[in-house]
Amino acid sequence: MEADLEAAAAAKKATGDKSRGGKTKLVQKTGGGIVRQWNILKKMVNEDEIPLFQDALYWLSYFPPIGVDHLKNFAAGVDWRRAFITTFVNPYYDAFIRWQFEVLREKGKVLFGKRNNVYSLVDGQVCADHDRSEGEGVGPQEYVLIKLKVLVPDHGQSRHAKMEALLKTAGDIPVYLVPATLRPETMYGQTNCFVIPEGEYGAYKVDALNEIFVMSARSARNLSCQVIEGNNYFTKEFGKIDQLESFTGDELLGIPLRAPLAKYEKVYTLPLLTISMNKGTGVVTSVPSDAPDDYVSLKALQNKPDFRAKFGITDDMVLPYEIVPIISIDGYGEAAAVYMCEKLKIQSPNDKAKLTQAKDETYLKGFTIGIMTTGPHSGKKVSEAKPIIKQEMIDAGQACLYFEPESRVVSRTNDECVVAATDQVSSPRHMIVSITLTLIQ
Ligand code: ANZ
Repeated sequence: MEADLEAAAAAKKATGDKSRGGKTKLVQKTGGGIVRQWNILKKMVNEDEIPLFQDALYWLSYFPPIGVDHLKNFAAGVDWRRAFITTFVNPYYDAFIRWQFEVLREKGKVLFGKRNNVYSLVDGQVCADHDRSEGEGVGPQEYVLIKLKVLVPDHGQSRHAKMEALLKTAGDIPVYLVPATLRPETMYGQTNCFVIPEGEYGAYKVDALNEIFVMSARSARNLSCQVIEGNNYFTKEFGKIDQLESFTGDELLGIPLRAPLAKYEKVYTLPLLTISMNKGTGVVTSVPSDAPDDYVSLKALQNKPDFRAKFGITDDMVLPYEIVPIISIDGYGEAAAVYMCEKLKIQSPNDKAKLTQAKDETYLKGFTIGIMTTGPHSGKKVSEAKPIIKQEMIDAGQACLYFEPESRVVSRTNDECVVAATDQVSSPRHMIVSITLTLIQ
């Protein structure tokens, strides 16, 4: 039973399910709805005293005695002579902690590095829960960006003029469409790439790699705040990324690509009308064997000549691409998405509710009991193969990590937050003040 729960939790994590059990901190504190710090304080202190809390240090003199009273009421055995406040407020103790960390650092026991935080570029600082008007409790979500190399368009379509020009100016610098995925282990089954025809995309210079990425502006803004590794940011200047060209999704349709690990040497960009431009890069790589959305959309294009003609997609861009089985799931066969779509009789990409059901079940079963049947990790469990394949692709320069907030976060200054790799938080508003107590045994 416990193992089942653990597996379900792991799968939830693996599939990026961010649904949260229970109420958020703020809702618990306020009884729902109320989101102003003033209202929260009003529940704890006299209203005319609230302005005094503008001074961060006032908190330190106000709340600790109350905490002490509560602990005494609990009959906690505490030696109160040894209670003291940490941080720069107490220089004597602070000096001790500094010394301790210097010693650990000299011995190589601690390292100083960057970590990913939800961040506001407008404010120039990490955007913690109380600085948000939307998105309390939301943290960074990791995706893997897969580099699908743009090849020279081969159908003489006039809508590809901008891409042809970009490839010429780029010369040796490779141009990639970069779908974001949570399933790097499925890349053996890619049959095409998807964009949304009316979406807006850009070509962005990624300085540190000397490569060009085609993605949404929103995702490029996130990427420009992140590091490839260590302290090495993707772009020359933090938070700034050069846009070399802009494209509509339509201008990207029918472009040939080389997809890493795929069976097919060349795949094409096709339309997917359900793509959200507010998630990932707005580019999606298609694995019809294991992603129900991809399966029904590819089938619709393959079965309906009118549908593909409407988007200028020619027969050779879709018809030769058969489903590639890559993961075997007991009871679901070699291509779980196909099995689930047939079982639930999903007819069209607009069957939203059934598609969600199919997706949840396929992802969960794939992660918990799926076995790889293709590639060098054939025979391994999906849960084991996933991190290995991810790392192999990163090491081979075929992929890189990308982060964005799990869902929309807006700062109180009305800025849509990004995920940024930053040093430890240093703003005094975010200082962690704790009181160290010595408990009497
Ligand atoms: C390849 C793949 C293979 C995917 C596979 C799934 C299954 P969730 O789980 O909802 O967080 N995706 C990425 N960006 C998208 C967008 N902007 N709009 C619609 N779909 C998008 O979503 C993660 C998965 O949804 C990603 O993983 C991507 O499809 C798709 F067997 O990539 B996947």
